Amino acid sequence: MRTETPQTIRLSEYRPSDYLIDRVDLDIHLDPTATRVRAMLALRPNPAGTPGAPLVLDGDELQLESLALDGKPLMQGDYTCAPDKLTIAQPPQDPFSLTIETRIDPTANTKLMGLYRSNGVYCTQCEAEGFRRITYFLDRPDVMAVYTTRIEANRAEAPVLLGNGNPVASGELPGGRHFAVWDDPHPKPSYLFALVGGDLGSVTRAFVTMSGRKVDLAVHVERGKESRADYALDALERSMRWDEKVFGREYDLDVFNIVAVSDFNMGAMENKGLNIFNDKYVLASQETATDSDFAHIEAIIAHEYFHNWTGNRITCRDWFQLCLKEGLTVFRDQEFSSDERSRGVERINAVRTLRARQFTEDSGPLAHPVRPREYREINNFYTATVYEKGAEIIRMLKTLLGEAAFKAGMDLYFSRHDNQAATIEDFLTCFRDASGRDLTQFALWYEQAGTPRVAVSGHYDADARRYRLDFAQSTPPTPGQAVKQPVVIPIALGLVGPNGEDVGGEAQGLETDGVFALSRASDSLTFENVSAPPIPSLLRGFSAPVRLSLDLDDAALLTLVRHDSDAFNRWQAAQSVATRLMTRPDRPGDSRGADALAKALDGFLAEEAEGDPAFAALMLALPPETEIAQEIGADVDPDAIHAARTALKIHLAETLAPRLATLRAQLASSRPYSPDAGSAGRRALRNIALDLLASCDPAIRPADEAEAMTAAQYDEADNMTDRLGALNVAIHAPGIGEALRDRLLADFRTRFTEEPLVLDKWFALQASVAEPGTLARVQELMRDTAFSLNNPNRVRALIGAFAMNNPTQFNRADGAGYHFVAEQVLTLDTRNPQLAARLLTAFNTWRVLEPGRRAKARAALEHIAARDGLSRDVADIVQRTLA
Ligand code: 0A1
Ligand code: ZN
Repeated sequence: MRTETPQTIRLSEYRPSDYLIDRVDLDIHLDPTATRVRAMLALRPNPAGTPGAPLVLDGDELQLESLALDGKPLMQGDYTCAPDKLTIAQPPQDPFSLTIETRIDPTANTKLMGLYRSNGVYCTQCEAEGFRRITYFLDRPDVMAVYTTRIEANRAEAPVLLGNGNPVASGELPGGRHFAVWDDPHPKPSYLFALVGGDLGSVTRAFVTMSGRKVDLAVHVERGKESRADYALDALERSMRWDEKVFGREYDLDVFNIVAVSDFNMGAMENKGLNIFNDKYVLASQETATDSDFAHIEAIIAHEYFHNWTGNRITCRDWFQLCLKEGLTVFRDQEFSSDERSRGVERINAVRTLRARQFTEDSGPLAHPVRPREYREINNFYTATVYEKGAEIIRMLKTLLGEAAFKAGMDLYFSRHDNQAATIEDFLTCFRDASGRDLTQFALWYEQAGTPRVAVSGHYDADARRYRLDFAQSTPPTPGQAVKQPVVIPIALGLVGPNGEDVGGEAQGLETDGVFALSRASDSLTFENVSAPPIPSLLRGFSAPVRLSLDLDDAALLTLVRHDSDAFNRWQAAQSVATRLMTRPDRPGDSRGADALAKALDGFLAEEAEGDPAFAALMLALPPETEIAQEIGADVDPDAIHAARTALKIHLAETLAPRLATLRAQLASSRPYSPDAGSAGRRALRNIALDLLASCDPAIRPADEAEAMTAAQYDEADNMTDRLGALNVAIHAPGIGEALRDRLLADFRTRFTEEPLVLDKWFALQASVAEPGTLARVQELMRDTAFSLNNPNRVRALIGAFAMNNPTQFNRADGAGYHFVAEQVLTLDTRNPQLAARLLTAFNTWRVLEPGRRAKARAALEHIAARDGLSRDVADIVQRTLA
């Protein structure tokens, strides 16, 4: 089987469906290898479609058992059927019903799309095009129907049977079987269909909505793990309350079920009334989950819940509009986390993710607009661009319109498009209508790929007491888009005096809240009555997803570190100085730059670390190697970057050591463990302090001291954050010897031998060690009994961490890292193409590498591309990566 170039789907070719489906009645008999699905579909011609058109239903690896139209079996000549398509050439032009019986094998389904089994639990994943693996259907989001689902199963095998909507009936059947019937009154697209059958435990809670309706909430998990679901349940309740309070959105069914499964391709899925989760984002306990796991669980529980309005009640007309639900829902979950935790810290973390994932994507061969114009495999467009940049667009919209108009626009969107499959144009029109603002240019954010660059220079005229900022914007070319238009860039800004004081100044064109909307290719802003040369603080709160270049010297940046009123920009100023030091290191023997940064951080720690430890921990974290690589932009040598970063880290550590040691002691907690953001912040600062202390030259801080601290933290930890923090130091820090490292690694392996999700952390840590032995170690770990190529979490923890989280070893100069990952992609592709394609995106930076590595990476990509019978997922990514 040759790999065929898959068909390209284009937004410009969108046509309404020729037929609509109003009702779906499903009767599903669960069986490990021969599940029977009977679907009764109530169809009618779509007035907006082509009259008399054939009816073409989508399928994927389906086996048809029987087919009847209005109750009468169809004759051979009346239809044609293949595993991927069922066609009725001349269907009735009045409403009619189709009864379709298919037989599927959930145990053999390794793609984890459609109906499959995870640890024996029957579950489904239908977004984007998985429903067609269950029955023949018009599997597109603008075909919305109400569903009833009858599920029948062996009671011993699957005592719990869950579907979308509300439970309406259940009962016993002969032969140890039983059934449950679920009714979902809200019209929905097929991608939101779900069912679960299995032997699961649960935690439950009653919720009373803002209008006084009672909703039964439940989180279902593997039996015995119930206590680890409490945090998720709590996060669900808080999400529901928040959406009522902040967006006025009430839940609309009698029950809300969440199910955690071990084998899942993504994070979680917002199926109506029945969210299905990767168990990594549900299960948490003090002993097994880090603070960052808790934070992710809270955010993803919220994200899926918020989809009930932004995604489910209002869905997408077609998959090009994916950001309509995803960008908006990420924005909503970010706001929720900011309200529940610390806004400044959440914003910094969101920007770190955006830069690491989206900026990288946007500057490489897979760059695409937030609303793509074409795709060959939609699974490959669940990207950082659609999600994270999509969320940034909503944030900019809010910044530009202001709180009140933004809220009015959202309210209008919810009322105008409820129960519809909408487009980005529909969404923006609501904001135009609510605010009276023309959003034509703003809409370019959805159309143009690439990260805009904004260059700014400042000019002070002392005689005139005038200060001018000159702005210029440009967006680099991206695949298929050579020429770019200027976009509207909201730049939140302020002027800071040399000692942090406010230097006054009024400027025309600056909105009252200090936002300048840069919409032309170049523009300037003049401030009058400025008493002294100011330091501009630009892009406060990271008000737009752009790369800013501003000619401020280190001294000015360090003033911002100490005095800016905007937390984000204080952090950014420290990052900018650090990036500069790593890309343009001090000359040998001259460490003035690094000294100045260390001194500023030391002053900051002295005054503020105890008051806001979470923020302090972020201030101490150097920009990641991938970000430095982006800054360099061409002929990148990952080893040189690693060396520069390590050198700066050691330098800072040595200056800050006394203060860090004191802080560690002060922050030690005698209180019982709590995962709240305040406690997590203290742990974060203690852990980064340990990491820095263990990085010091033994002449400054004896190695045995670092070892003793690390061992003590590991052995005495009563929570995973501290234990893993210590293990991380043991494995990475230069000040730790092999003996301790091996003891802790071995201890961790045995201590958590029954805990696959915890062993994922153990796999990931070892895969990210920046040492030449790592590749061999990863290959050895693939033979560990806890590893399996069939489980996406295991694959991402070990192979994914090596490919995405270990720049020096994935990019080994001998090409062995590329070769290894390419082989894994090819192996995985035969079982789970989605997983294989995601792993392959690790190659997205190959073009900016120095020529030697570039050639080796290309060879690995060409090796993949040459394989016959590649999946559409992998073929699409490899072809675009090489193009
Ligand atoms: N809509 C989900 C993401 C998702 C997409 C595709 C999937 O298929 C395997 C699964 C989940 C979300 O945004 O959470
Ligand atoms: Zn989502």
